[in-house]
Amino acid sequence: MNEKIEIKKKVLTKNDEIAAEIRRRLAVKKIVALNMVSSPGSGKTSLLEKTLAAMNDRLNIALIAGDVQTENDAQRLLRAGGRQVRSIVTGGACHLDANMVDKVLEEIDLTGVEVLFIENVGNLVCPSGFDLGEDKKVVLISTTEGDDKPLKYPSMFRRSSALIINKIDLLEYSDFSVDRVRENARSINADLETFEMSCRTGAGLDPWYDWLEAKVAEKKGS
Ligand SMILES: Nc1nc2c(ncn2[C@@H]2O[C@H](COP(=O)(O)OP(=O)(O)O)[C@@H](O)[C@H]2O)c(=O)[nH]1
Ligand SMILES: [Mg+2]
Repeated sequence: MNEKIEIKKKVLTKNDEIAAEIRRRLAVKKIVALNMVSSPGSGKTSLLEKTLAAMNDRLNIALIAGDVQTENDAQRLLRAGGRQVRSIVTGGACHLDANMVDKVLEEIDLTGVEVLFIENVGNLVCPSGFDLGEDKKVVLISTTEGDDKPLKYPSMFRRSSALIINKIDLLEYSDFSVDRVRENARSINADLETFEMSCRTGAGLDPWYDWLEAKVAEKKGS
């Protein structure tokens, strides 16, 4: 009996094709690309400011700041010492797409760059479906958002590699439980690496810096 096995090829969307090309280009240059995602206000820009302050001498970092309407975040990153900072103003779109990143990458000199941060538009829904050619998505959640959010926005947590729990300095003012959010997130994605920190006080940031350096070393060895 002949069995016909039908193999359905995934038809790449235009976005996925461009993202794959970005990924290839960044891989050749051994650049770690991180797509930073969260709700508005979780602390993405704050984390990047801290990271620049601590790591700018040790790592060659380029940054893309996506926003719906302003270039405020790019300005903050420049003030924090970012050497190569570009902004993408989506003009209403709730997420970055690979085409936007591709265009702005043309303006960045990637020679010697070790880490490319892409701060996505603040939104836990739309950015999850758009590959930007990154190595990893890093999702932030802050202690004012509620520890049930991984269960409500599973796609984002499923597609992320690391979870940053930010604003732990505010824990005493809320009923947010770090254990519960970690448990909820890991029920969606058991492989998530987690960090707890305060970008205000600086508590808990060292393990993040170590992780970043480890990812750069891994990439160079690849
Ligand atoms: N208390 C406290 N506030 C923080 C912390 N991290 C960021 N913020 C504040 O939260 C607000 C939003 O931060 P921002 O970095 O702009 O978030 P983004 O929208 O995700 O980029 C700002 O007023 C920050 O100063 C933190 O760890 N603790
Ligand atoms: Mg921001």
